[in-house]
Amino acid sequence: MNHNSVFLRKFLYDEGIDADLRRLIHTISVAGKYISALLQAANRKAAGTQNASAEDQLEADKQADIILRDMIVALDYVYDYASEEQAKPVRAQHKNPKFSVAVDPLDGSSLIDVNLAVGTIVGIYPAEELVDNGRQIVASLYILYGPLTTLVYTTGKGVHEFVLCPEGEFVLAQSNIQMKEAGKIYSPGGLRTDWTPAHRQFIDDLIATDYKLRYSGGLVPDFNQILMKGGGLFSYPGLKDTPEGKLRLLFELYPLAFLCEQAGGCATDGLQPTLDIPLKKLHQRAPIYIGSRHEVEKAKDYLR
Ligand code: FDP
Ligand code: ZN
Repeated sequence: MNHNSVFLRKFLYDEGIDADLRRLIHTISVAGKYISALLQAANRKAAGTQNASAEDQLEADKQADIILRDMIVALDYVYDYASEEQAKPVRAQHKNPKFSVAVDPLDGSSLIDVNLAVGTIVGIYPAEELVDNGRQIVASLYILYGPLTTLVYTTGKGVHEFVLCPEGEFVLAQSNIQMKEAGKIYSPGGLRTDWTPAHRQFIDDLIATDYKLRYSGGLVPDFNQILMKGGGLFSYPGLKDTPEGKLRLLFELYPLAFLCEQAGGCATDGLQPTLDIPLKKLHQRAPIYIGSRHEVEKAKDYLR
């Protein structure tokens, strides 16, 4: 931090957005600091329970969820707090609700025991139980817990990155991040033996055109790498036995798709833009191809 550092709070204020939205994003950033501290406490214990998608939970998954829930629900204009860790949303019971918030509290938590990077993903929506689709999203952000803790957000006015400095403030690292037309890396989720022939041909095409494999198994760091390197493609396709893929629309895909579009990239399930996919249920999954335009268009050609 130095005398030129721009604090997240100040940057949000200068963006001229709704004061309640500003406070909400700032509150989530504070929750992110607590989660970052939680992870530094070497918190690797299994909870012995499963989340709404029947995935094993760690103590850290549950604690991150509680931190976010308690801090978000305490804002008196929040309607629903929905979490990937819980089957149903928590309704806040405030008089004049303005926003609903959907979070993946600790994405990639299966990587905690091997000390790889993990993240928190947040989508901010109008005060409704279930939006019709991702176009209703108001703002989205992720927090990446790596060697540095970073926060990347958009309110529909560009994509901005902040770094948590030792003094405890998120300070501006880059504003208006833009991806190029094409990149050089690819992150292919799912087991190759479970891929469909069309998806396999698409990935083989990327390999044949000298794309470099970059896959950590954590959606947030894998997507962040593509964004920060200026392009490339992350995919988690529909698999032979699970055509809807693995990743969840409301908690993971709408927020990242909104960020990606704001950075000049795009996201699709192969047939339609991710943000246009209708949401029928809270924990709905969808295939995802997300990154710079060239690769996403190529994916669409193979999947059509
Ligand atoms: P995880 O199960 O560790 O939470 O959200 C699910 C996720 O991780 C993403 O972070 C990641 O992109 C994906 O699953 C990885 O899945 P595979 O292990 O099937 O590659
Ligand atoms: Zn996740």
